[in-house]
Amino acid sequence: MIESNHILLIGLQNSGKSHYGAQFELRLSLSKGRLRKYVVEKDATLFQDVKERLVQGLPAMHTPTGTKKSKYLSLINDESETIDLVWQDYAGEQIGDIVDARKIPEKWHKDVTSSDSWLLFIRTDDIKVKKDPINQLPNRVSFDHAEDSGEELKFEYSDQTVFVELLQMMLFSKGAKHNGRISHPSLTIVLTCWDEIDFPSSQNETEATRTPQKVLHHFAPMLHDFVCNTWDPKALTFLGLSSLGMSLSDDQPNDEFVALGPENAGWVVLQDGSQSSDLTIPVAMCLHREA
Ligand SMILES: Nc1nc2c(ncn2[C@@H]2O[C@H](COP(=O)(O)OP(=O)(O)OP(=O)(O)O)[C@@H](O)[C@H]2O)c(=O)[nH]1
Ligand SMILES: [Mg+2]
Repeated sequence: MIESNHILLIGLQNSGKSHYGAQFELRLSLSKGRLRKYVVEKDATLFQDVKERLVQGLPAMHTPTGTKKSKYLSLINDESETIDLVWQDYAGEQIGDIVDARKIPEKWHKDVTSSDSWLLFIRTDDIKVKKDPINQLPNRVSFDHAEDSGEELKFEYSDQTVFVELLQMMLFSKGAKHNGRISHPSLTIVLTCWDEIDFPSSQNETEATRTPQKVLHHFAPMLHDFVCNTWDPKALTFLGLSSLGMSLSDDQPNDEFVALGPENAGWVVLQDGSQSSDLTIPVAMCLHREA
């Protein structure tokens, strides 16, 4: 029995948590991946709405504000080890609220302190403002002018800062030590919706050499450096994920997706840039640190 089993999936609104949750469960049911169901749970309501939409070739809706539900999955891995996994779904704005309020509310505190692994979902589309506040000095210079003129001052925080601040708050809550690199909890950064990423063009880069770590470094260099300087390399993993393998329209069922079947759609990009259709890998890797 693996003892380390509380994986906390962290993701802002629209980062792909619910679609991954549904696809992860479908893959578990197929029993072809690294993780399989050991006991089929009675409560199948979590992600049911997402699965129902996917079989029609449609995406699911945003998880309603305030939702935070969890369930237990009894799993078994390739080494015949059984794992009781806490698995949950929630509305992502709760994570944004934590950063805005600079406070981890009671209902999240236990998840943060009792988790052994953090699975951080990042959609590169959400990293639009790359510059940190210092590099926005021209904005600051116009501050006096804005005050005089009555214009509203616009000051955008770098989107990377949100993730750095969030991780720092979580480490503080967890009581993680400052001396030495962090090995517990482990951190897996998952770049979601990989199929829609507008990759940087480079002559030497091929799909096979485009690793998730390089892609994170391109889109969020400050966040990349922060996690590399904070975590023990053995406890830090970078993955890519396309839970659906394609974009689905909200109102036009996708026949190609229906014919393929959601249980066959999607892939994971491993640390070396290779792909696997086994969507249980991100969770399996959190349980076992080797790829
Ligand atoms: N292209 C593409 N789109 C995806 C993929 N996975 C999810 N999406 C889309 O991304 C959007 C957000 O996905 P969700 O799984 O609902 O995101 P979430 O993190 O649960 O969002 P909240 O419920 O708002 O917290 C949906 O419109 C999905 O259709 C993928 O692999 N590829
Ligand atoms: Mg959701």
